[in-house]
Order: sequence, then C-alpha cells, then structure tokens
Amino acid sequence: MARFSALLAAASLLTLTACATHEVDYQGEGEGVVGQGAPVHAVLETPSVGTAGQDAADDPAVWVAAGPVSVKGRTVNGFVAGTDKKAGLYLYDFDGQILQFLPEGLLNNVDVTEGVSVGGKPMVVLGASDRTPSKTGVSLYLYDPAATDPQNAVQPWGAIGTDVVEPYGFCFANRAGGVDAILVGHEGEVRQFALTAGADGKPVARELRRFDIGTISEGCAADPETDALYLAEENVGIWRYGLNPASGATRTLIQPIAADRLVADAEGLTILRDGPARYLIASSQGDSTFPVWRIDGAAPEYKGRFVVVDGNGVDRVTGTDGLDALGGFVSDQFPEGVVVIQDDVNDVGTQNFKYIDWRAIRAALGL
Ligand SMILES: [Ca+2]
Ligand SMILES: [Ca+2]
Ligand SMILES: [Ca+2]
Repeated sequence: MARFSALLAAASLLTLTACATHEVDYQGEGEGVVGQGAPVHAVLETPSVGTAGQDAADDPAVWVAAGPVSVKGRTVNGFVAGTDKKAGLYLYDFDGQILQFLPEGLLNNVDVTEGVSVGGKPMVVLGASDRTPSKTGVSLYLYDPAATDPQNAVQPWGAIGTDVVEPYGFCFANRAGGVDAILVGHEGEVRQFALTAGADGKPVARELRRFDIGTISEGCAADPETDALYLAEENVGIWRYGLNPASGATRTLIQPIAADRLVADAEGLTILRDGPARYLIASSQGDSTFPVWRIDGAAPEYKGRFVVVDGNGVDRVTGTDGLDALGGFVSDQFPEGVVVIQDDVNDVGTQNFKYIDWRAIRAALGL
C-alpha cells in the first residue's frame, strides 16, 4: 500500500508536496525480491478489479453463513468482500466470481461481523474505511442473511464520522459486550467505537477510546478471547494492545521490523481459528512473505513464514496489502478454512485477490 521507499524513488518532489498527507499508490514498479518462506500456491483467484490502469485491489473480508443464503439471486454459503480503493466494494463467492459490486468510492480496508441486530433482526454488518473526501470515516453496509428475495444483497447502512484525516485501517471486534468498530488513521490515529443500531434502525457509534500508534499504520485484527488488539505500524512492527478500552495505550511490540521475519511495510493482519488454536497472519510486504504466530497462549509464538508461489494456473502473490482468513468449513474447496490475499501484481490485468487453502499453509508450516 504505502511502499514509501518505492514511492520516494519514483515520485517527483512536486507530487510529494501535493500529496503530503495522502497516500500515493504503489503501481507496477516490479515484484521485487521474494523472501524465504514455505511455498504454497493459490487454489483460485478473482477477476481483476476495476478497469485498465486502475490497479486498486486492497483488502478483503470473509464471511461464512450457517446455511444457504441469497445474494443477488445467487444461492451461496457466504462471501468474500474485497475493496477496490479507487471505486468501491466487490462481493465474491467462494469460487472467486463476482456476486455484487457497490460503486461506493474510495473504500480502503473492509471487515465483516455478526452480532448486530437491526429492528430485532440479526444482520451481517460490513464496515470499510472511506477516504472519499465528502465522507471520511467508516462506511457501513448491511446484509440480511434471512432474506430470500432475488434482490437481497449488501446495502449501504450509514457511516461513522470521525476526525481522522485519512481513514486507512479498519477492523471489527465482536466482544462479549457487543461489536466494536476500530479505525486506524493513516498517521496512526486509532478510534474505537461501540457499534449498535438505534430505534430508527440507523447505526449508532459511541467512541470508547482513542490513542496514537505513532507513525503510518494500517493492519488491524482483534482477538477477544485474549483481549488483544493487534496493530501494524508499517515501518516499526506489530503491536499488541488490550482490546478493552480501559487498557488505554498500553502496548507490547510482539514483532519489530526485522530481516527474514517482517520486512517493511508491515501491512495486513488477520486471525484464523483452527480448532483450539488461533493464528495471527501478517503481510510482510517488503519481501512478499506471510509470517504466522500462534496467539491463543500467554504470548504470541512465531511459527514460520509462507510464500504464495505460481501453481494450479494461478500466478504468485507479491506486495500484498490486505488479507483475511477464516477457519473451519468454508466450501468444498476450502473444507478447513481459507486465506484470501490481495496480489499487487496480477499476471493478467489489474490487481486481484487470491484464495489459499488453509490446509496447504498448515502443512507447509507443520502446524
Ligand atoms: Ca480486512
Ligand atoms: Ca502475482
Ligand atoms: Ca492471475
């Protein structure tokens, strides 16, 4: 995403001055050197996002339903949401095909959660950091898993307004006390909100906590079971904060930027549950690898790194911004979980998302 070293080499001083507080997208400057990691390949990939010259895939989110649901007349058992940060939000099925596109503007990071009822109905909520100048905050979307009419789809719900200049990272935390929405600003500003639906059915966000990470940050993943909130500071490393707002700004650097482990930028973060175990997976964007930690114990335990190589007719993955993972049964192709990863350089067309079988990663790392 940020790729500031490449950016500085490529951009003119004029451009930098004009965009001092805004991201300039990394585009097609080469795939760079891929670091050491256990090789896996993707099972499938989505179509390229957007249109020619608009490389803009950024961040996915995976949701699996308890049973068959309907999206735009298609019967599926869940979906992958993926942002095109220059155009809006895609919904894909577990075969990588497009179910829906919402032309919602400059959406950057997206996450999905259950745990919110609207008008007494349990709903699926999607949230995305929104850099559209007229909106800056978190744009929210609703999906009704019980509706079966042919037009049932993800729909705009509302927004959380913020004082963050450039909304960037975003994740939900489904805690025992309710759902929190956590926004990370480009400059490392964190805003944590309690998200509910009001009597009028509209979203209500109450700020619970704010703190500053320090410098440019994006990746965000919550683990309510251990009361942990993991945040990636792109040029510093991965922090663990308390998820409970009462923990304030107390934090531990679980992984500094370091050769052969986590190479700047530290980008996307996600957590996958596999039986009793939970794993934190990060995007080490600078060397196109994915370090993994087991996090259900007292302290994170590093388990190794994987790389996504060419295979099964799908090109390798490099320069990843966002990723998301879900353990357990997803589909026949992903019976024990899926990891969806943004690919910065697709072999044909613009950027897209790759789907990896969790079993392949587990085997490659000996988990
Ligand atoms: Ca995400
Ligand atoms: Ca690629
Ligand atoms: Ca491809």
